[in-house]
Amino acid sequence: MIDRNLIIIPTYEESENISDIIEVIFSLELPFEILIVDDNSSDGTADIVKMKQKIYPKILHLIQRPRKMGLGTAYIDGFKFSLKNNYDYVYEMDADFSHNPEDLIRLYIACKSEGYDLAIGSRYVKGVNVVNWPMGRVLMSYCASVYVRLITGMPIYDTTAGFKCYHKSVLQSIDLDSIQFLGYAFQIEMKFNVWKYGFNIKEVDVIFTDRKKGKSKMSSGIFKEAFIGVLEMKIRSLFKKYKPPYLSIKSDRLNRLNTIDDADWNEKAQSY
Ligand SMILES: Nc1nc2c(ncn2[C@@H]2O[C@H](COP(=O)(O)OP(=O)(O)OP(=O)(O)O)[C@@H](O)[C@H]2O)c(=O)[nH]1
Ligand SMILES: [Mg+2]
Repeated sequence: MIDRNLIIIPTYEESENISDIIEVIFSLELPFEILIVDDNSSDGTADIVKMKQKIYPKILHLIQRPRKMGLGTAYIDGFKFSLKNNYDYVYEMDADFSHNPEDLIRLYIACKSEGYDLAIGSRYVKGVNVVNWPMGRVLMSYCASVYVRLITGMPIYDTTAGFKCYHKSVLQSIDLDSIQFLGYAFQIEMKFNVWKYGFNIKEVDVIFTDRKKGKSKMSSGIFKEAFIGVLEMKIRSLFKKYKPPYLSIKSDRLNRLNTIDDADWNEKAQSY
């Protein structure tokens, strides 16, 4: 059986990128499906997606929300869609080409062939792999990652990364409604939960490139949420019980490794 792969892309005012990112993903060697979660962008992002749905009716999905409600809740809605429709591997990705679509396949290989439950496209495994960000922003992002690592104890270099592949067992295990952060700190909270539940995590080194088109949605409020929020999250975690992944998930992991979907694909995978 061929795996079902869903890439979730939250969008807010991404009309300059959305068409290209959809086309590039659908031109990749793996059969990816895409779910766009748009927060009523005023620049017509959702209209472009609807036009594209006429070309890709079965593999391009759209959730439209009434207003800007934050990246975190967009992903939670996307995860719930993925569970309802039984996708095997679920990806997080930005619309602005900061994440190289080719790397999706490397994330898939880490989960599928190497058996990890979460693969993170990481900027900081081998030094600092960020292109075109001003030095101030690189420093801020790097220091934020170090701060989060120190407070939480998570053995992850790029704790704020938003480029990921989850095996469905992870999303089935975590109580998605308990995730508290609405904005970017959501990325930290998800990793923290995945680690606390005892799942296997791999950081895959990727190169992150600053967006060329469209505007950033970063703001200082996002940093405040993360700075204080991480401390609160750590304290809350001391009073919470994290059940390890169920036995069925462990056997599911073995099954995943033992199934060979497509001999051709296994050969191709060697080149990534
Ligand atoms: N649905 C939804 N998407 C959002 C929201 N905020 C940001 N996004 C999307 O989340 C992704 C990441 O946002 P960016 O603005 O690129 O944030 P960033 O990568 O940290 O900042 P830049 O590097 O400056 O682009 C993009 O696809 C955005 O369109 C939101 O509130 N709702
Ligand atoms: Mg971006």
